[in-house]
Amino acid sequence: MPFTVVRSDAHRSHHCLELDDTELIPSWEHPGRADIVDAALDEAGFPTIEPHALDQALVERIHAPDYVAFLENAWTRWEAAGHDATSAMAYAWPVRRMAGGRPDAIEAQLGWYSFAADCSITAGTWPAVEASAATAQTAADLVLDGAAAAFARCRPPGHHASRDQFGGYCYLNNAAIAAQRLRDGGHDRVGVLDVDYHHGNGTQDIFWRRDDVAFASIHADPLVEFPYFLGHADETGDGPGEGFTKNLPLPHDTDADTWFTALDHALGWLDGHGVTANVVSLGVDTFIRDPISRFRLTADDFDRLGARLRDLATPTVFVMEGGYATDELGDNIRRVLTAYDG
Ligand code: Q9C
Ligand code: ZN
Repeated sequence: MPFTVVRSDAHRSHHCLELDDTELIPSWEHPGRADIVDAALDEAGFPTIEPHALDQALVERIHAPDYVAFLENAWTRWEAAGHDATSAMAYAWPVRRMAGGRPDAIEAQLGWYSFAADCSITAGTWPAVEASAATAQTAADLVLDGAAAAFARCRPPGHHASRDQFGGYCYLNNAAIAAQRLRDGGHDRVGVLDVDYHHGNGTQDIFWRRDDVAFASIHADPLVEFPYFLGHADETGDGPGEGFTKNLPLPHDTDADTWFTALDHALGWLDGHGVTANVVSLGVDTFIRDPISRFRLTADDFDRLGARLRDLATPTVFVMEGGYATDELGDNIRRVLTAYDG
């Protein structure tokens, strides 16, 4: 029996720019991604619902209130400051040995609240971001209501967004919001399995000091791949969260054999931490023909991933993350979900 897909068309208002070499180009993370996934899942017969209104209190258990207010108002402030560019983006960041506090100007706060120049803020960014987070929240509610699984077709993605910084095409951390919803709904320990090609630095940051959410990530080695500054194997959590983060970095050109061995490690680790529900940060940019990534999973491997996750028989919220091979993105997502349905 196909499980429910949660999705919203509000994503269409967000199409940003990214810095690519020395040029600003339309982002690889574009509205067509969601459209092709929606078409593939419609064709496969998945029932679809719209998200319910986003619970502000839930969001503020994951993100700093000043950061949420910043995202909501950034575009208006940018325009009010006299910019006529259609995209707001930082050009300066508080890096090592710049320990001053938060500046006032919108141009400066863009740097305060971000860590990369690969996603801008536009007039339509906040409505899309809000709907994307609401999509994850609603999918978690379906699982709390007894569904074995649900798919949050989020756009923009979320796993790079930390407690108070955006970057990597991500603004609010949809997977973390889903995990918190599962916690608040009665699951004492929730697992987050991040299979996106890139390290889920935002999710790791958010749960770094917590022992109620166990975070496991399989990703390209940050020594050579975005987000570069987090995601090493020796990062295991801190304080009460010590031992509740597991990173499995892999080299460029990793193939299915190596990747699925890492998946088995991650799943065994999550099981050892007693999780009763999982959130899967489902990026399919591990695909061999992904234009910005360098792993070598094939379409069949996404069937294999879905089947492997099904065998866990753990309630699961799938949250869409990356995947930029637009022609094959819909099929790859559909493969994971239909194989999970078994
Ligand atoms: N032009 C996710 O997959 N790459 N984010 C920037 C510079 C950033 C990927 C390339 C990749 C972010 C959710
Ligand atoms: Zn990614």
